[in-house]
Amino acid sequence: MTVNELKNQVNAKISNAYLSEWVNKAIALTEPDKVVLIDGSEPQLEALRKEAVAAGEMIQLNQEKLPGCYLHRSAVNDVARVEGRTFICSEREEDAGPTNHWMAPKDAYSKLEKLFEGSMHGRTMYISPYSMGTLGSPFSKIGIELTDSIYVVLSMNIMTRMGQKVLDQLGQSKEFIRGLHSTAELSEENRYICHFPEDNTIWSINSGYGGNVLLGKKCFALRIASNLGRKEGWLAEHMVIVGIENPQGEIHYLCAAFPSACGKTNLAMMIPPEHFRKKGYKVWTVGDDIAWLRVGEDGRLWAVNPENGFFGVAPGTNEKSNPNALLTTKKNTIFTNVVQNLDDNTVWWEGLGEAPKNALNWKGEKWDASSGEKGAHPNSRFTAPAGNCPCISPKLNDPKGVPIDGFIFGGRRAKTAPLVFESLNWKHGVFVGSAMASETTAAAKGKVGVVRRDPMAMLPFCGYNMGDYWQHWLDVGSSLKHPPKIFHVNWFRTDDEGHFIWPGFGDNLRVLLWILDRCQEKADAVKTPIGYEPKIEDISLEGLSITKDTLTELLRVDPALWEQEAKDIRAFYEKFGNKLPIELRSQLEEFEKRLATEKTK
Ligand code: GTP
Ligand code: SPV
Ligand code: MN
Repeated sequence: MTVNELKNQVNAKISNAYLSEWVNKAIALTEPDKVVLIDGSEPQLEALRKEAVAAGEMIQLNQEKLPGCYLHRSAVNDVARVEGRTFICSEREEDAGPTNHWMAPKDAYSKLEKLFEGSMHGRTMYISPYSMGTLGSPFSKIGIELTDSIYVVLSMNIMTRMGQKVLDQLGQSKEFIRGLHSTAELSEENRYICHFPEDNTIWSINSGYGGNVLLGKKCFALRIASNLGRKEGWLAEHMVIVGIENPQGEIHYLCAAFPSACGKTNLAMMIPPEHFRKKGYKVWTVGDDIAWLRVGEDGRLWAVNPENGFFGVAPGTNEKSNPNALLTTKKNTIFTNVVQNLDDNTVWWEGLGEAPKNALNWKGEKWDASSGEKGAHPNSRFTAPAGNCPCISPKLNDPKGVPIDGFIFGGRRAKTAPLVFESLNWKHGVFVGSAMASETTAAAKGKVGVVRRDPMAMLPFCGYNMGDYWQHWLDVGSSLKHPPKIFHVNWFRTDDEGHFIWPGFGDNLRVLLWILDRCQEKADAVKTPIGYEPKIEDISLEGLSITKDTLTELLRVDPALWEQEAKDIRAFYEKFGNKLPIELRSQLEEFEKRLATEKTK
C-alpha cells in the first residue's frame, strides 16, 4: 500500500486525532508496507504467533509440556540493555544530569530520523496501545508503541494490558506516551534508545531486545515516568512489591530496590522456609521490577505494579531457588536466548539441573555442556503473564495499590555491606539509597562484576538529574505522615574463597521478618555507624546450618571498608555540584563523623 492509503486506513480505524496524526507522521517516516492496529483479541494474537513461527522469529515449543510457549533468539550482538547508547534528550543538559547520556532533542530527532527513514520498508507497522497499571486506576498511564517486531507486540501483550480497551480508555485525550521502535538493521553502531521527557516520546532503533524495545518497561515506566512523578509528586522506582502474610493473616507490604539481576524476581516470589511455612507465613507477589508510588490520603505511601507480566532472568531459576517463577513459565511464556532441548522441544538454562544431551545453545548452534561453554545467555529471560504466578497477589489489579511499610535497598557486595541494616530516619535512608553500590551484571552490556554506585538501583533508569531525584525523595518523605522505614540488605557477601555466605532465596524471609518487626516497633536493634543492626538472636536461624558466628560475620561492619566507602561516596557526590541536596551533604558529614568516633573507641 502507498503511504497515503495506509494513512487513510489509520484515519478510518483511529478516532483519536492526536493519535492518528502522530501515527501518520511515523508512517510517512518509516514507510511500512502494512499497518496493523493491535486490538488484543486472541485470534489476532494467535495469527501473529503463527506468522512469527513461519518467519523463524519464534519457535513453538512442546505444546503438551509447555502450552502456549515459544522460544525466541535475539541477534547475537543484541542481548542486553545498552546503557552507553541510551539517551535522555531534555532541552537542557543539566536536566539529564551527570549519570545519564544526553543529546539535545533536535540533534537526537534529526540523527534518528535518518535511521528511521524507510526503516519499515517491506515490513508491517504494529500499533500497540497499552496501559501501564490496571485500566481505570488513577495510577495508570497509557502508551502507544509503534513497532515492526511481532516479538515486541507479543511480549508487550504479556507485560502490559493491551488492545482496544486501552484506546477506549484513552478516548480523545492527548495524554499518551509516544513510542516508536524499529529493529531496522539491528546495527550495533546505529543502535539508539532515546527519551524525550518534554515530549513524552521514546524512539528506539536497531535493537530487538528486552529493555531496549519493550518500551512500556524501563523507557516509559521508569525513565519517562520518573519525570512525570517529579512533576506530579509521586515516585517511579525499580522495585519489587511483596506482601508478607503472618500467621494471624495480616499482610504487610515492602518495596525493594535491587539493581538488575540482583534478586528482585526472587524476592517477589520467594517461598518461606519450611519452619515458617508451617507456622502460617505466606508471600504474595505484587510486582517484581517496577513500582509506582503515591502519597495516600492517609499519609502513607501506596504502591502499584504498572506491569502485568514478568521479564525475568532465566539462569539460576530452579525448583529450589524459585519454584514459583519456574511454575509461572509453564504456559503462555516466551523464552529468549535459552537452550533448546531437541529431544523433547523444551527449554533449559544453567542452574536448571542436568544439561540436555541433544541441544542447541542460545545462538541456535549444536551445543554440548561438556564443552564448558554456557548454553543459555547469562541474560536469557522468560516473559510470562503475572496471572500464571502461584503466589500472585489479588492486589495486582487493585486500582489503589497496597500501602508500604518499608523500603529495602540492596545490591551485590562481596564485602563491605552487612546482611541488613536500618537507616536512622527518612533522610538518612535517602542517603543510604543514594550511596548504594553493586557489582555489575549481564543485564546490561559491559563488564560484569565491577562495583559501581547505583543509587536506588536507578542509575540506568532515572530520566532526569539524579540530584533533583534525591531532592524529590526528600520532598516526598516530608509530605508523608507515616513514612516507610528504610533498610539496606546484601544477600551476596562472600567468604575468602568467593562462596556466598548467606543461603539467600527463601531464607531471606528471616531478614524480612526482622525488618517487618522493626516497622511495627516490635524488635530491638544495635546502633552502628552505618545504622541499626539486628541483635544476633533476633534473626531466626531455625532449620539452617548457619551458626551464630557466621551470622555475626554477616553483620560485621568493617570501619576501614566503610571509611573507603565514605570517600567513594564523597567523590561520587562531587559530580552533582550544586544539584546535590544540602541534606545529603550533611548526612554524609554526619556519617563520616560517626565513623571517626567509632575509630577512637
Ligand atoms: P532484573 O529483572 O534484571 O531487574 O533482575 P532481578 O533483580 O529481578 O534479579 P533476579 O531475581 O532475576 O535474580 C538474578 C540472579 O540472582 C539469578 O540468577 C538468581 O538466581 C540470583 N539470586 C537472586 N536472589 C538471590 C539470593 O538471595 N542469593 C543468591 N546467592 N543469588 C540470588
Ligand atoms: C533490568 O535490566 O533491570 C531488567 C531487564 O529488568 S530489562 O527489561 O531488559 O531492562
Ligand atoms: Mn529490572
